[in-house]
Amino acid sequence: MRNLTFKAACRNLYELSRRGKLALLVHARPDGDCIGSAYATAVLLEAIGCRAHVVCADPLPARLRFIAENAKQDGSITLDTIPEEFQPGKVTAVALDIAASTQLGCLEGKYDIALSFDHHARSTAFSDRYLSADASATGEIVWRIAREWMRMGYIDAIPEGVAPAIYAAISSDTGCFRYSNVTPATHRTAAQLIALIPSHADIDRLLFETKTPGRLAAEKAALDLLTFAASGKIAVCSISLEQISEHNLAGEDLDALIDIARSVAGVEIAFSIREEAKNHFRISARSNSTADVSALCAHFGGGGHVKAAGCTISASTIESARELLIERAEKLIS
Ligand SMILES: [Mn+2]
Repeated sequence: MRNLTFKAACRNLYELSRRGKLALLVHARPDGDCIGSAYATAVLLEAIGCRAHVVCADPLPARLRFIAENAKQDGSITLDTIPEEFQPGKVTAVALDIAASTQLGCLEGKYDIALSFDHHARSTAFSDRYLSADASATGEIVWRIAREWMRMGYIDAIPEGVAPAIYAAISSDTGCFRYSNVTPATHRTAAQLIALIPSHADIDRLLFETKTPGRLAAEKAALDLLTFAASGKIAVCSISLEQISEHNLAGEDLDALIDIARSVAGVEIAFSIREEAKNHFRISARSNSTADVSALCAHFGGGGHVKAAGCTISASTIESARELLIERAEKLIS
């Protein structure tokens, strides 16, 4: 395993493309950053004659489908829907936006991963070569690669379809340029991208101002499920399997739980707890303060960013999972 310099990573991706095809692996429960980064990379690779297919443990969420469509890709990403030639064992893979191999979900260990690009502070190496760069989003890294490929003469121009996908990736991971991971470099990158895309406002509207009926139902449920601890500095939104089916909620709509929990004034640390299977609970954690929720989640075998992280907890009841989290979180609040 080798941490590459940026230029070496650009060269390495180009060399891998000479194999004629590559699978682009993204993390389970895909978000706008991994999807935008992967489709931008797919368009870049196709521009130099390399076939590429995005592969994920979970299907493309409906709200992110426009990213695939903008990149003129069909949006099929799970193993049962991708072409035979991109199945495990038949193709080399490049991983994007993955901090730990467990984030691959059911794809973990299936592909030969030659290279990975990531921007997570607590990245762990799991591929032969990797580039872990300081960036707001993996999309920002892919954009740097595209520009470096131009300088190196691998491409003459930025292929159509790259800029909208990268804009969606960065806007998604920065909460529409509102989060603390935004730097002057993020805005300079955005300026370059906005000059190249027909309507960044449409992308932001689809990412941030469009709600499905299912999302609205999840927000309604979240308001009822919200509880507090530590004098309102910790907010927890927990939902059981029974409640998920009672309210007829789908996976991606359930992000409403953490978003509602973190939005309450005075909350320093927010959690959502979803029962995934008996005794198994999936946790999302957010920090509105200096508290490091990636360290908190690492304690339970998970990871992520300082302000946004996740893990899975085994506990006898949803209430005991909640207690475990609160006990750790109380040590981090001011
Ligand atoms: Mn990301």
